Amino acid sequence: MKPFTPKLTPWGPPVLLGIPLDHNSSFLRGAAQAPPLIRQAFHSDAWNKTTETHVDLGAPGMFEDAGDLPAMETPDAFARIEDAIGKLAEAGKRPVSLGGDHSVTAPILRAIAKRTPAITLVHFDAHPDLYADYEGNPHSHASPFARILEEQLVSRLIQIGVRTLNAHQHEQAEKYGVKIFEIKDLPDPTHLNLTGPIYVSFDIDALDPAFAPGVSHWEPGGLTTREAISYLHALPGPIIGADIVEFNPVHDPTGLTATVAAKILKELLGRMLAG
Ligand SMILES: [Mn+2]
Repeated sequence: MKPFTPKLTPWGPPVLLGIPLDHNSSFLRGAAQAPPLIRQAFHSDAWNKTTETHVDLGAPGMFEDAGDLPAMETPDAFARIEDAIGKLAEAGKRPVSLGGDHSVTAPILRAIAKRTPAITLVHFDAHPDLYADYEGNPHSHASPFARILEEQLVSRLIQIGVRTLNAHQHEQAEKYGVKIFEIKDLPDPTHLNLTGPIYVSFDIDALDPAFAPGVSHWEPGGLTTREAISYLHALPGPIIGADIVEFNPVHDPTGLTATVAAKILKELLGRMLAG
């Protein structure tokens, strides 16, 4: 009989790191309030801590929590993010960052790419976030993947769930060889043909706002929570790090989106730990 509990990977522990930064948001602030609310939903007594893949995240030593970075409203915020992520990676741990707006992914990957070559970056989002700059801000939450690609921090970028591709971002995608799976052309999760090491960047607005209204940019017609989880479960290992970004509590009066973000976190941790 197949054992209920899957075999754990030999990779270092995932470590949560909250990054309460939203000053690179172009439309609506509020994402800086997200990290403690995702944690609170994650630790809620409303559910148990066993993932759908049968990993008990409540067992001792499964993951760590490094808390939140302080005072992100300063000019050196990106340098401090890079430094904090670098220290975790240096210690053999796998950073799982809780945003914050999407701009944080650039400094995170600067730190991780120094230690891990040939990363495949798997990016879930309604938006390609490939603007050369947005409204004059090269650090905008609409531009992190342009920075990541021009600095050659990853060897491949795959985007899933995009439904806002315009001519400029299409040009950028062609220039950098980005593989975009627009929402209208979603592949079967088991047919992505990816090879590790994988880094996952998950923008909550990849999901349809019917499932996750707590985001700054509502873009109807998105992924179901089920579809997103199926993609996470199908990713090959090792997953060397991840971020969950753009949850905006200002648009989340019922608290449902916090729970959806926590569910994505839960299944992502399960996937990182086994298989
Ligand atoms: Mn987005």
